Amino acid sequence: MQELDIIDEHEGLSLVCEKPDTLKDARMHYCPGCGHGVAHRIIMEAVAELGIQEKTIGVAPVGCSVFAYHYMNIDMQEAAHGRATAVATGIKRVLPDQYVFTYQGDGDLAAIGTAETIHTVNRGENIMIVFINNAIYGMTGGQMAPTTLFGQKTSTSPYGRAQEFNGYPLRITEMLAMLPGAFYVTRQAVNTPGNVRKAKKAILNGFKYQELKKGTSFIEIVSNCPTNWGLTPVKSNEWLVENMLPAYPLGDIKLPSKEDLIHA
Ligand SMILES: Cc1ncc(C[n+]2csc(CCOP(=O)(O)OP(=O)(O)O)c2C)c(N)n1
Repeated sequence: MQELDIIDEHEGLSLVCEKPDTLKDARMHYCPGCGHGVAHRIIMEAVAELGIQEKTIGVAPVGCSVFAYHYMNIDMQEAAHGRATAVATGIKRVLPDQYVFTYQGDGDLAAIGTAETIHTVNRGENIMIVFINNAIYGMTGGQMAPTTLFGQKTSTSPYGRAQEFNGYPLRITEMLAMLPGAFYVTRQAVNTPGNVRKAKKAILNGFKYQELKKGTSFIEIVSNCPTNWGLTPVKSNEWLVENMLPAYPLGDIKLPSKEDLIHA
């Protein structure tokens, strides 16, 4: 009998990147090209690298990332729309040695949960808030968000957002940086490999700063929504660079000083 000649497609290849245990095997429901999956991944890579899987509690929002708990292999709690930072406050106060973070879209954090967000940061709660800004309400059909840009067409601003009707795009991250309870505030993006790396570094810092117990870490991640922007994934990343980044420039907005980084 002749032996079957099996071709090993992996022969000669070495593993350079693998899925961390902190991400479940579940298949994500996100649209092709959506930034949520990348953002989930870097948060979970950070948890794996810091070795804090058993000590991390995430709070999921309402919006496209409502099922974040299906993907993140850590303890998680779902919060009612906009209430993630209030829920995280309760968790952190009861379990101060756990690493606690929220994961929220712009509709959730900067519209429905504005009050909770501002007061959580103003109290200097010792948590990390990850804010995914895709300038639209993704899950519900592309309605205008507070972060929608001037001229941007959405299902509730079909002629484009206009200042006289809709006010200004809300730069809530800059606003929150003014509050004394804000310890670390930064704006990142996940549109290129370099930016993904920088965003992950910010997440790593946001987790580590919780050990200092000195205030809130707030990390905005400028992201895309190819489906509701009506663009292909590639075009959506181009649109993000041309339109989102001028309105929401990347970089650190509030950094801890050298003294701030000393344990109390
Ligand atoms: C109190 C309340 N108001 C409105 C809704 C409907 N709703 C569910 S998701 C959503 C938009 C979420 O958008 P965003 O936070 O930007 O997240 P994305 O889906 O873009 O990731 C809205 C308005 C709701 N579930 N509860």
